[in-house]
Amino acid sequence: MMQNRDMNIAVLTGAGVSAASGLSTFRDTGGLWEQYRVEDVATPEAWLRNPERVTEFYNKRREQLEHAAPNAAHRALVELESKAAVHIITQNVDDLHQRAGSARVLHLHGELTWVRCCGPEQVRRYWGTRPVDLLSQGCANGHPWRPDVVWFGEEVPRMDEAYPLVETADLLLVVGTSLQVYPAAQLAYAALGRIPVHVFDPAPLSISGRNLVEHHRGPADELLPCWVETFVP
Ligand code: BJW
Repeated sequence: MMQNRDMNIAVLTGAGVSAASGLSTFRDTGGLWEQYRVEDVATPEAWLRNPERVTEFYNKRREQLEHAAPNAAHRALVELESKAAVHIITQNVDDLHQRAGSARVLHLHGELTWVRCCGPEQVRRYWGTRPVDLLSQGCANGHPWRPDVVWFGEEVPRMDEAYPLVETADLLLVVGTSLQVYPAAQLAYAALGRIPVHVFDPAPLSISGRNLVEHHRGPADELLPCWVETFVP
């Protein structure tokens, strides 16, 4: 197999990459934001107002993740590592990229399998997919645990690590994201016009500067494995 370890590929993934694993996306028909109001479950204010409801939302998602497995799109990105240096930047809180075997995965919006304390130290603890009564327990300093995810209105601290990965990449793949949420979406725009951008998504392209983008329109679990197989760095 042809290898070019000097080629850097950045991959920005979103909920669509895990759709074929049975995990709901957010904004598609039947997606999570049709079943829940964002302001009830995915903001710091929701957590302060009704932590039980937020805990229940994330416990259900943990339970779904427990029964989910990586799909052909996750596996294709592992296969890509045999051809180039691959850095995955995922907006997803699931752990399916890691479970598939990807070596370098940066979680922009946190991880469902971790909790962190509400105190200033923000101590993190691995929790796995078992449900948790977050409110009856706390860290050593007595601060309650919360899901280790980034809610609307909260800073996305790992953007500082994500930008250089795109800025030093030779190619960007954008897989299964509506690019509606910022600052994550800015990563795609940072690449536009500088390096080739390939989008794998069944929806029409949302990114402007479309003539600079190659759109592989369809499910990533079907299109990405073929693309990786024929890709020559
Ligand atoms: C398939 C497929 C298949 C289906 N194969 N594809 C106005 C303008 C600009 C910005 C703002 C604004 N007002 C407010 C903001 C900021 C706000 C924001 O972006 N809002 C927009 C919605 C307007 N952003 C924030 O608040 C962020 N923080 C911030 O800006 O901080 C500033 C700050 C600085 C300093 C101090 C303090 C603050 C934080 C954003 C956090 C997002 N969090 C969530 C929840 C995470 C936890 C959880 O999972 O519960 O992250 S929201 C949700 O959206 C989740 C996702 O990661 C994120 C992106 O969604 P994604 O992945 O794109 O999913 P979908 O459903 O949108 O798209 C799925 C795609 O898959 C579709 O395209 C399908 O077609 C496709 N698909 N099947 C391939 N088989």
